[in-house]
Amino acid sequence: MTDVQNIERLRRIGWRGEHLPSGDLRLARVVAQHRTGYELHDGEQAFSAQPAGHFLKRGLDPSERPAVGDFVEVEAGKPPHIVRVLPRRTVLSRAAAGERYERQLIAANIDYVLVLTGLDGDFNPARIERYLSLTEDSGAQPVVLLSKLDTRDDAEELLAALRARLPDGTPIHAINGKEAASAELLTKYLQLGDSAVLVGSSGAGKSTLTNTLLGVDKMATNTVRLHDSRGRHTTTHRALLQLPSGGCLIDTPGMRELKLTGEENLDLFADIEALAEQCRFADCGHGSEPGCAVQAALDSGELTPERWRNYLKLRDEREDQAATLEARLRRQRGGRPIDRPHSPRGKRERE
Ligand SMILES: Nc1nc2c(ncn2[C@@H]2O[C@H](COP(=O)(O)OP(=O)(O)OP(=O)(O)O)[C@@H](O)[C@H]2O)c(=O)[nH]1
Ligand SMILES: [Mg+2]
Ligand SMILES: [Zn+2]
Repeated sequence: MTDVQNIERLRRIGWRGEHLPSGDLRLARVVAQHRTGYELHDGEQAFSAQPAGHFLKRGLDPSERPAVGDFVEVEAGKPPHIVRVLPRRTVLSRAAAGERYERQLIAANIDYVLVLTGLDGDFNPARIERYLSLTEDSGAQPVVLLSKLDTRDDAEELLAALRARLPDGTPIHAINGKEAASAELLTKYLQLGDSAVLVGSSGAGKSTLTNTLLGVDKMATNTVRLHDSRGRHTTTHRALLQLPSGGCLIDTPGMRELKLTGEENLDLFADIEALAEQCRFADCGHGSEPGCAVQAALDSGELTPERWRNYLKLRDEREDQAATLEARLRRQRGGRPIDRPHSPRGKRERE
């Protein structure tokens, strides 16, 4: 096959490059990861593969292992082996649950992060902000999706409140994920070469929407609990699927915990950080200090108490995580000071 033919074939699995890496290894994309190995696709066919030995070394940063969405080089054999992960264009990650600081990859090489929330009991603007904070460092563009539009009459009000709260220019769409005609507007994010990942809590309707966009019921779905709209953690593995519109979509399991990694910028709250810069005292605690711009904005209603609290919560969490990350990196480098690649902006820098 010529390079052009190869690139055309790889486009179907989201290859964006104009060139292929040199060498004669087979190029494929990770579409799923199981306990027993990886499922790959080369644009023409799916096949199973094992990670090469060096990926299994103890102490290896988990983010260096192949993850769903990665383009990998594969050595032929029975079974084939993944020998190299190509540099990632974008990557969405979170801090893994639990005490130990570990970054967990959600998806690699994605163009859009579709943050899905149900317009039922799942609806929670603070959680949407948390998801948006996580996407900030990913390199991918966030799109806020609200599902279950068909279940409520006051959706317009919720949408207006959310629009006012999120930064201008954040795309927000409300849809009925069960209806192809309603989900159709999302195909603009899912054209040939595009990759998107769907994230949101269990029961939000990620797999339902995936099936609708696919045109077939491939992913299992399940009803939510009536009293609190919670899902039942039906999807247990991330899966990358090729859609009829030409793009690739990664369905993910609903996340129980969404910890920041410490590398977020919290650009989402740039307006609040700008406000805080206007306080009379540089070290203003935004309590009862005279000349506090934050208190003034809270008094005038320009800033809602809920959003202020959510900002503080995320900021403190980011600071904690950043400190843990820094300590860990320092330990790894034998105590030498480190240059963190993404130093969080905002309050830290003024200190
Ligand atoms: N009425 C209505 N129901 C929906 C919509 N989207 C999803 N549902 C229902 O919500 C329930 C949960 O949907 P799933 O697609 O399984 O949710 P999920 O986000 O994949 O959940 P996990 O796999 O557990 O993370 C199912 O009963 C769906 O039929 C929608 O737009 N409208
Ligand atoms: Mg699901
Ligand atoms: Zn202040």
